[in-house]
This record gives sequence, structure tokens and C-alpha cells, in this order.
Amino acid sequence: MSTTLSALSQWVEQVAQLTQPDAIHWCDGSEAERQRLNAAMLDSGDLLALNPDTHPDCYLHRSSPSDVARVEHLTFVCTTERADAGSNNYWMAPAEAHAKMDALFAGCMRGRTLYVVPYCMGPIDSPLSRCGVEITDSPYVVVNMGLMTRMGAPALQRIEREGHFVKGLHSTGELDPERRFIMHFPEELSIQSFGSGYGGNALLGKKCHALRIASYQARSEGWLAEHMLILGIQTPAGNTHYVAAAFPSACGKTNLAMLIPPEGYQREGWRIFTVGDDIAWMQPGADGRLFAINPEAGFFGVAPGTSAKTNPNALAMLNRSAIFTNTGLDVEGQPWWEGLPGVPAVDWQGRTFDPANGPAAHPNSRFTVSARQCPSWSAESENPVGVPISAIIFGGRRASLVPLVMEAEDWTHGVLMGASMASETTAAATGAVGVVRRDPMAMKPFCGYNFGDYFEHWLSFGDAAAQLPKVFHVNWFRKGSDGRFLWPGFGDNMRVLEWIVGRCEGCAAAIDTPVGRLPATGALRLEGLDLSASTLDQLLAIDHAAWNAELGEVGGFLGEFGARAPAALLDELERRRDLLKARAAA
Ligand code: GTP
Ligand code: SPV
Ligand code: MN
Repeated sequence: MSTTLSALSQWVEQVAQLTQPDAIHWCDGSEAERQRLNAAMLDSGDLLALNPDTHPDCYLHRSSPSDVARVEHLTFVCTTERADAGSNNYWMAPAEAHAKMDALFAGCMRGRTLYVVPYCMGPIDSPLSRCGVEITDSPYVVVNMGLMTRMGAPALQRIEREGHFVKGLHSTGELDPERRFIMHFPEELSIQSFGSGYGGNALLGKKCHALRIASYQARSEGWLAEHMLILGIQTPAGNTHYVAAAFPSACGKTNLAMLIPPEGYQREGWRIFTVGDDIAWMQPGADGRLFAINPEAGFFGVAPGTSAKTNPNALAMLNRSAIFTNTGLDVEGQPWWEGLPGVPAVDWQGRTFDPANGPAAHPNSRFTVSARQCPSWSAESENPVGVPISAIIFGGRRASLVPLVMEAEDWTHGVLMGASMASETTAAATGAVGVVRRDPMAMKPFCGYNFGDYFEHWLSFGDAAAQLPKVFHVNWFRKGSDGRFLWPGFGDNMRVLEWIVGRCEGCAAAIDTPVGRLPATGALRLEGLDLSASTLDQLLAIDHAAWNAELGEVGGFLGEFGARAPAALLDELERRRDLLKARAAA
């Protein structure tokens, strides 16, 4: 196979000249190709076959122990003007970045095969979808891209028809953290990643293309590329509302997207459908509503904590044709991670399990699986038009301050809520865990341009679309003085979704506070929950002094973007602070 598109054949030729591979393979995305790649990786030890009785066609991959997560400090946005990348990104001048990467890529594929991976982000026939080609020397990346995207011949046909594509060049190099860079050239619509084989660093269709490059394109083209799950909520009356929710990495998107309602809700006829678990591309439709597609075709989800209790839908999709990365094993050769029953035999580094070495599964160990294997998978995931969004939900991990749920008064207030987000850091990126940091719209690691311009872009939808979604903020992670979570979370988050749907339909009661609308007394359905009145009070309390301090910090944060911080957002913040002061004085 090769291509009729000269821009593509010339680029592949030029990369081959630079990287000097032994062979070039054009991926067609066929089942035969997947099996050949898997067989070769079983031979080389890149993959281990899992128990064929309990987990047919499932494999374990152990990455290099120093290559287990995204590396934000090695991830750059290379715009001509530094200010266009913004203080939210690490920046390097394009010429300097190219020189650095050319030196790393020179000869790096000697003895290896260069794979050409054409892919389509989004339904193959959707006008909202975008294509790219990843060149990689990692067969593990190829099979993961095969699960995570529409990869192969149909994507190549679309690329040849359209004549353009995002160029992604990737090599695992020597997996040396000292020789590792993930570079984005938004003005060239290209990505270069060297020295990592892990997740968002290496599967270039995901964070690099579908968020950093796409967000940059979306700004000039009038759409949004967001770090959001998409789910459908069917009410007993038979209406289906779609909501999109932005939570930072490892803060609950996959779990919410696959939620199973508590039994009482199921009996009444509530159902949840999964459209996406990580990324949403949204565009105003002709009727003024915002329509969303999930650009991905699979899930690259956090393994630890996934259990029959927390996420039975996920467990059910992981017993066949799945790839596990950095989990442990039990004595029967089944994948094992913290949160599963039974005991581990082998840890993520292949050692006999010893608690002295830490957890059996790496905290950022993951599964890769086709979305179609999810029992709650929605056929609307393939709708080329996308799904209409009734509500946008922002959220993060906040042990204190932030209530279980609140609603924004209008779009501008909603954008401020998103821009003010903060969350405790997780194992999804290298670095300290549990440190609260500003993470607007859960896009701190993923926005391909200056956050000031990004907030302005969000505000601009206030004019463009007549029927904007309502905006909410949630926090499943509030802790009591004993350090335990106050809210049961997981399936019980349905109770919060019910209130959100009720607000969209105009039938759920709320009370105003200076920072947002909260459920009125009795408006959250809590029957069947063992939640004391004082716990509920804590979950829904607004501490005016603490919020005043929080909004002061938000002001300082927005100030970092100088003249690029939208005046309308700063005005909205001031209005909120005035309301808080008035309330404190009363
Ligand atoms: P990325 O794939 O990194 O973008 O993560 P994500 O946002 O999809 O997070 P995910 O749903 O995988 O959850 C991450 C961790 O948070 C898991 O260990 C979950 O068990 C835990 N978690 C998810 N939802 C809840 C919840 O409602 N309550 C509590 N306490 N923990 C949760
Ligand atoms: C995240 O970190 O938000 C992820 C995992 O979804 S990765 O693909 O590695 O970025
Ligand atoms: Mn993510």
C-alpha cells in the first residue's frame, strides 16, 4: 500500500531519509495486520498474553519504568510568537525546536520498521471529523491507535480526498527521559514526539492532535476542542439529554461516562449512554444548539479503582480484546490492580509482588479498548451530526471549599466557572500528586494556545449560538475532617445528574448564592443513601470568607494573562466578589 497524495508520499519519503528505517509499512487497519503486529510483539516480549480463558485476545504491556505518564515539562507549543502559546504552555521557537528534533530523529529508526498510520478523529463520514497521519516506529502505538481511532484504509481515502492532514512524527528513541520532547507546531499543523512510548505522549491522535492542535484550529474555525466526556441521560419520560463534562486527568470522566444508575432510578426508567470518555469536539448547529462528537473510537482509561462496585460497565468490556499497560497480574495470569478482589502475584514491573515495592499496578496503569465493547455504548457515537448538548459540567478534585454541585447563572458566569477551575494533581502526569493547581476547563496541559485567547473564544459562543447549554460545576471529592470522601460518588452521581437534567427541563428547585445556584432543600434526591444531615450541609455549604479568598486567587491567575484576559471575564469576577462582600456584610 502507499498513496496517491503526493504531499503524503513526499513527507513519508522525507521522514524515511531522516530516520533511516529498515522497512516502511503502510497500515491498512485490517484484522490480519493487528494479528501480525500482536504476534511480533509477543515474540519480542513487548506484549505478554493474558489468561486466554478469562481474557481472550488480551495483552499486557510493561512500559519503561521511567516512562509511565505524560510529561508536561517536556511538552511544548512552538508558535512563532511566544505570547500566542501563553504562560499556560512551555514554549520554544519553531526553528530551535525543529533543529533539536531533527537531531534526535536523525537515524533513530535504523533496525526498525517505520509505520505510516492514517487515522480519522471522529465518525469517518462526519464533517466535524479531522484526519491525521502518525509516523511511528512503535508497533505498540500502532495497535493502540487501531483501538483509539478510526485507523487505516478508510481514513487514508478521506485524507486523499481532502488533500490535507495533521502530520505526527513519533519515535520511542531510547526511552531516555533526558532525550524526550513532545513538540507541537500549531501553525504547521504538525506534532513531533521523541523518547516516550506512553499514552498521551505517543498516541498522537489523542492529546496532541485532538486537543492541542485541534483547539488551535477550533479557535479560528469557530468550534471547541475540549477535554470532556459525553454522556446521554434518558429520563423516565423518554427524553435523552446529552451532557459534556470536563474534569482534569484521573478525576472521573471515564467513570461518569459509564455510570450505572442506582436501582431505584433504573426501575423508574433512567438510563445512561456513553458517547465519549475523554475528548469532545463541539460546534454550534443551525438551530443554535451546540453539537458534540467524540473524536475517539476507544478508551485509554485509568485501571486502578475500576471495580464491579465503581464501574461495572468498564469491567465488562475488559475481558476480551483489550490491552493493559503497567497493571499487575494475579496468579492465574489475569490483569490485577488495586480495587479488584483477589491478590496480586506480579507487579507492574514484572517483579514478584511485594508491598514494600509499592502498589502492584502503577497508579497511572491503563487499559485500551474499543468503545463498542462498552455495554453502555451509544450508537449516537457514530452520528455524523453529533449529539446536542443540554449541559456542560466542570469539576475537579477539591478536598475543601467547592460544593457538590452548583449552576452558573448564565454563559459568562459559566465561562468564569470553567476558567476558575482548580484541582489536585494526579498520577496521569509526572510530578507531585495532590497539589491544588489552576486547571481551567481541565485544559491546562492541553490548550494549544494562550488561555487569555481561549477564554475570549469561549465567551464568543455567547453571541454565536442561540441555545447554549446550561453550565454546572461539580465536586465528587470533598473530604471530611477524618480525611474520607463525604460523597459516595460513582453510581450515586446520578442524583446530581438528575438535578442537572431537572434544571435543564425547568423543574428542579435552586437557591441563589454569590458563587452560583445550589440545589434547594429537598431538590437533590437522597433516598436510599446513608448520608447524615450534617454531611449534606457540608457538601452544599458556601463559606463566604473562603470563597472571597478563592476568587482573589482567581483574579491573580487571570491577571497572568495580562491584556489577553477578557474584560468581560474580569468584570464577572468583580461582580461575584461584590456579591460575596455584600453577603458577608449582611
Ligand atoms: P483521564 O483518563 O486521565 O482523563 O481520567 P478520567 O477523568 O477519565 O478519570 P477516571 O474516571 O478514570 O477516574 C480516575 C480515578 O478517580 C479512579 O481511580 C476512580 O476510581 C476515581 N473516581 C472516579 N469517579 C469517582 C467518584 O465519583 N468518587 C470518587 N471518590 N472517586 C472517583
Ligand atoms: C490524561 O492524562 O488526561 C489521559 C491519559 O487521558 S493520556 O492519554 O496519557 O494523556
Ligand atoms: Mn484525559
